[in-house]
Amino acid sequence: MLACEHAMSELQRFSVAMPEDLLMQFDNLVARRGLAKNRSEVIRDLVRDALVDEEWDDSDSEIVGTLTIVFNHHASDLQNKLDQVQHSAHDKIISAMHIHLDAHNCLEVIVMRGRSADVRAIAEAILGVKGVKHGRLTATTTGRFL
Ligand code: NI
Repeated sequence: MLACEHAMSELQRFSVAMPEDLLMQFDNLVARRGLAKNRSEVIRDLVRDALVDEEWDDSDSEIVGTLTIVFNHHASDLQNKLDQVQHSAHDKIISAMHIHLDAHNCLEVIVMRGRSADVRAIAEAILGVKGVKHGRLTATTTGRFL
């Protein structure tokens, strides 16, 4: 297993009580996550998810976010404006990937790292550029506390 064993402390056991119907739904969720996951692993995933959400809610936490956008590069001045926003945030943007989807449409994935408030503000500025057809910010973590 290629787990991050160096970061994992010893496992502690605890018991969880929950209503039977909730437990049934939980077991269905475990089953949907596949054979490699058991109840304990899914509970750990859910706890980490909650901690990452909390981290994002704290505007000063250092977080990682990826913004995916789709736009038509023919739209007047759009690429220029997107570049302008990204250049002014160069210290928070770790990487950006541009894919030409077809003759007209482009997709960009912009990976950011910084204070949660700053990353949100950059994402809002990019999503606010006229001509961006679709965009979604995915909140994740530097991983250092999980
Ligand atoms: Ni393109």
